[in-house]
Amino acid sequence: MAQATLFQFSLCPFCHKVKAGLELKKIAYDTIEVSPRSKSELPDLPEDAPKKVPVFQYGEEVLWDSTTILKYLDTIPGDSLNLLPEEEGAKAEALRIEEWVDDSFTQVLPTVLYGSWKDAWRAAKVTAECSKLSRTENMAIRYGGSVIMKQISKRILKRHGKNDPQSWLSEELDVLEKELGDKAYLGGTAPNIADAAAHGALKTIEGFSAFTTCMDRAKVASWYARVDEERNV
Ligand SMILES: N[C@@H](CCC(=O)N[C@@H](CS)C(=O)NCC(=O)O)C(=O)O
Repeated sequence: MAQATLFQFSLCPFCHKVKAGLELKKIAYDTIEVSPRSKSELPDLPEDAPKKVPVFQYGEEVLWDSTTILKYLDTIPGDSLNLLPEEEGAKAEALRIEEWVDDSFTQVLPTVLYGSWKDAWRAAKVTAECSKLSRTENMAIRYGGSVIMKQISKRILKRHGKNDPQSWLSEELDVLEKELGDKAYLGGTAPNIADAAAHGALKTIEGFSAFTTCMDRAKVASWYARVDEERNV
């Protein structure tokens, strides 16, 4: 098996989504933390590729965009679990839920993560600690970072026509519960690309107060624990 490397930000839900896929498929990988400003750690990318994380390198192959990467993982020899179901109807359903995670569920997270001063400071601290910054840069991100993050939160809320991060999160959790229905996983009896996306998104906020809000929903909490177990076996 070729070497698999994920170029990431530690607090990026799209990177956590890829990690979930790699772990569900039992593909061993290394991570490289990318500096948010210079992104100098990224491998060479074609001109038209966005300079964003996640970027995934497998041997000589370099891929970007979390959905593209997750689809690619099914071509790597590993666990028999397929992230993309083979049957057309099931595949369309999995991709529909995955798209909802990217376009809605993931969008609310920065607003609840950075929405309160306590969490904003903590989020900035995590970023600073995970990014191998100098002492001065570290201080700047801890104090300036939380202000910037608070502004980002306000901008996202406005773009989505929302006022309150907590009630928006609650709406999205209602959708997640509805999508789960009586199933063990979003994918039914086994996790698929939709589970990787949603679990990865929530993994990003583990340890923050918003994560506790999510785990207060019994159905979400038991699904989350099941996927955790699948990732860790
Ligand atoms: N559609 C992309 C989104 C990736 C993305 O937005 N990454 C953010 C981090 S969460 C990023 O790298 N932002 C840096 C920038 O835009 O300069 C995916 O699914 O991979």
